Amino acid sequence: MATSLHNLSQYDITTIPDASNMCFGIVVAEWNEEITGALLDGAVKTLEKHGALPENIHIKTVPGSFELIYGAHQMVLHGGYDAVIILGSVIRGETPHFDYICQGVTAGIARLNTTSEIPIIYGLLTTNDLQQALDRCGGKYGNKGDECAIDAIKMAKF
Ligand code: RBF
Repeated sequence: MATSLHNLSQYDITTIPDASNMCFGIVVAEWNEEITGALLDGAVKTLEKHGALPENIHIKTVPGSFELIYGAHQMVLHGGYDAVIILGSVIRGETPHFDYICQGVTAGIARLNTTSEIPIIYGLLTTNDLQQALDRCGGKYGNKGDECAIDAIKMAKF
């Protein structure tokens, strides 16, 4: 897990495989769009920085994080991708919905990773408040979208 001492957004560029022949699907949730839009920007910029062609990065939106499971599954079935990235942001509220959504998405994506031919990269921010999310989508803890892009390239090469 990234911390201020281990912030994967600062990585050794020489260790990342070339992504110019790779194709990526990204599913992004519309809930907390300020956060998920920044995650998406980071992911796309980082994929392109490592050689991925814009036409080989396909982005689909879903209403909320819970729908990321369905979106990723459809991309796995129909996309022909080397890896799929999911991006979402769940922020704790007053009711237990936070736990149900986070557990549901985590279990769903974990299951997909064991049943799919390709890796699905988990970019779900699960934070206690908005500031913690902002800190992780381009703030003091980097951008988890960047890190998901690096993970996708590495796992596509796995
Ligand atoms: N989706 C998110 O991506 N982030 C959230 O913080 C979030 N909070 C929700 C809170 C409640 C009470 C409900 C009912 C839904 C929330 N959703 C959130 C939407 C959820 O992921 C999903 O889109 C809907 O439940 C429809 O399946």
